[in-house]
Amino acid sequence: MTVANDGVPADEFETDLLRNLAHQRGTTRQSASAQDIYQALALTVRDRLVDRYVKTAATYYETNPRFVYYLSAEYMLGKQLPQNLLYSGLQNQARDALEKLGLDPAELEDLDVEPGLGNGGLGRLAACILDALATEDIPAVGYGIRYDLGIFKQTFEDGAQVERPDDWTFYGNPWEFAAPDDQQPVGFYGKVEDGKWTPDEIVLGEPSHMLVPGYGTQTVNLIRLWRARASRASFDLSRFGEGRYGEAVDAIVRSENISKVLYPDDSTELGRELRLKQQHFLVTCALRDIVRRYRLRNTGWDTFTEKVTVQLNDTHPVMAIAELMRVLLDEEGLDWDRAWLIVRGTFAYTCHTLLPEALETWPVALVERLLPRHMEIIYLINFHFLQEVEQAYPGDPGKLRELSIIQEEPERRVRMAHLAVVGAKAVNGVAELHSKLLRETTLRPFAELWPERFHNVTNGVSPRRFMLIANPRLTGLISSRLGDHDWLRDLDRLSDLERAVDDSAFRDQWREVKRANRRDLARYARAVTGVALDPDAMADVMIKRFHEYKRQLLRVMHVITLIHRIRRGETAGLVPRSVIFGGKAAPGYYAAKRIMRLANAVADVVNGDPQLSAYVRMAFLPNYNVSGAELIIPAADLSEQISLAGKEASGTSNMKLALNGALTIGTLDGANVEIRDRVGAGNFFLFGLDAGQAVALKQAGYRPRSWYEADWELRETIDFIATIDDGALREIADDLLNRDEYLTLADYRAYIECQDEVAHAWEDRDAWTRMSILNAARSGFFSADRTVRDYGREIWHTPAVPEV
Ligand code: 9GP
Repeated sequence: MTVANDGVPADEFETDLLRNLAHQRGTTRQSASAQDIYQALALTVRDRLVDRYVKTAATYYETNPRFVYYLSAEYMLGKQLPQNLLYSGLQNQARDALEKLGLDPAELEDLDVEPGLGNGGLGRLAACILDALATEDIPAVGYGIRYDLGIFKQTFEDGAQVERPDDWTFYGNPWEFAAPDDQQPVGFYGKVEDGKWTPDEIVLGEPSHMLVPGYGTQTVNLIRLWRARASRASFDLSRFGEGRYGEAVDAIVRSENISKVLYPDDSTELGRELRLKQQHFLVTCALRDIVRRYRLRNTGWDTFTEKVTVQLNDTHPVMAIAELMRVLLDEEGLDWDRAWLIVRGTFAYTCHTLLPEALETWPVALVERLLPRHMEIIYLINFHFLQEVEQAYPGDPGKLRELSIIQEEPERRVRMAHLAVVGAKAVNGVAELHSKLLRETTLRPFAELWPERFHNVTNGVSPRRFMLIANPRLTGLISSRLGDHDWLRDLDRLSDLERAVDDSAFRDQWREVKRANRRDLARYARAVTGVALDPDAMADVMIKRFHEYKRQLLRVMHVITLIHRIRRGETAGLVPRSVIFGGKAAPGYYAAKRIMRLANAVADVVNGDPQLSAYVRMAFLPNYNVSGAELIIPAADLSEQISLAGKEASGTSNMKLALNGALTIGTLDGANVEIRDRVGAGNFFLFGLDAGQAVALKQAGYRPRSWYEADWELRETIDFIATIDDGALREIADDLLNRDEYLTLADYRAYIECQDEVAHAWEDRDAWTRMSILNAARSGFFSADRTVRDYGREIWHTPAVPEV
């Protein structure tokens, strides 16, 4: 195995651990709490990684390479302890040392808190990309916000989602290094005179960094997270003296609110302003840091775009385009053309959506008030850009309106995706279909103007996180077959497993691994939900954010259909299933939360009735996060990827699940298309409308009610929804019959028939196992290492810099 092992003997590790316990925690083995030991353990591992980081930094300093700077509002990093133990090669030493001290490693791992600094796929993708960058020895820094409270903790009360704050650093975060002396000032509000901005409010950005080690290499990169701090003078001593304690800290609270929570509720004016403040805060801090780093080895601006490439992860950091222009014009004194050339050579933009409503826009009035100089610069960028448009399409005001960075109706707003495309050297979608649809629909006028600017880089996932850490049993089995662990850095080697498909002993072992993983999952599900899952039943999982377009509702409708069939005694062809849901809904997303309540209500029905639960049990596992994924994915047999075609940009749970041997039931949406192409149509359960058919059906005047009237089983299902509780869920049925934005009724019959095929296939367990192995064997393409290599080749042009 290629994991770099620091060759630390166990007793040396133990000595270091005890030294950290004394020097860093100020305590002794006898009086240390479990938290003390955990922190000392983390510090001991961290120390080893720091040694490597110092060497990486020295190599980078010496070679002065080109860097990738990744700007993202979200990172879902997952637990750090297991990853850092593994990447430092200290697993065995740590285990031996802990055992010698009479401590349980698993108990300590429970104290490691997952930094939930993201929402879902986008944030986890960012973490996978950082992992792959380090693994591929590419010089990189990730920039983000160090939110005090990460994504909320989800619980259910009476089936409804309840959100609780996630104070992830309550006991401190041993993985991070604060750098209060590197604070950067960030301005807001104020006025502009003669192109000079005088902000009214200054907030300080304080960085801390965490280490991002590569796997099987010595490289250690960084992620720098920024936290808002009020200036020292913000505390109002005289008010405090008057007993007006709240008012005394008002200014501090206002400033520090910027990094308080991830995605503050934007249903109010203040909430929207706070979000824009966060975005400006992140990009200002990041750019100042990037320039500072550039200047360590370079002078002037001539080589900036040679040494720096900045990837904007979705529209949240796009204000960086205006901010870098401001720095170059106002602080560095460059002229417009030169500054614009540098900006255009610096940024690349990844778009992660197809939903027009998800492309951010900001009211001009808000930007003008909060960032008056930026608004002026955006107007100027637009002015120059529209001249270019006018040249390309003379006398076509429609084109100007369509392409303009400023939307005029019904309210003047800044279109951040337009700013991104205009200011970036490259734009990419995240799956082939997504990139094609971006070019043909969402960003079509831009793709017509600048076809060469558009790229595809299909997403990928970290095989270390989602195989080695999450699924040690399967990883062990695969390694025993492939002869080593090196495939975890070269995932295409999984294809060698194809030969094992005909080996019946291997198939037995594969099945045994799945069963053991299902047993673990059942134990967990019982502990957190009280639902007893059968480890022999098919684990049928749908894990993702709750969103109407993803159609968790369709999944629930299948269960309702099964309820009716079982009650009628139509059980021929049914197989026992554990239907597992995981996912959060945005706190203000009423329709998604309603679907959750329905899912929980249906779960109560099936779990509470022995006749039904002989065939179907249902567990909605609360607070789905990276750790939850690590538990659910290895156990999964069936991966539900059932969004309406043309709506999901890519999806990444589809990749993680296929890699772990789950078969997909899915539509031709997002990366499902590429998964099916690779694993083979015979190893994938396809159903439903494709993207073109979905659009055509809508254009032809979709009437969901006619689908309801034409299909008695569908009728029965929807009628059940309307009556399942005291009527509160009736709205779901009404909405389906009258609107059905995501064509659930149109795809219902195809989905049910496809689920029947799935059940039939499951009956031949050996044939299923073959398909499962082939799914894993043919999913090597979906490694984030490949994604990073694609970005490197197409967009970044960043050579690897292995440590010398
Ligand atoms: O919805 C997409 C999802 O399909 C994709 O896998 C993920 C990573 O590329 O990004 C999601 N997009 C967002 O979260 C917001 O645009």
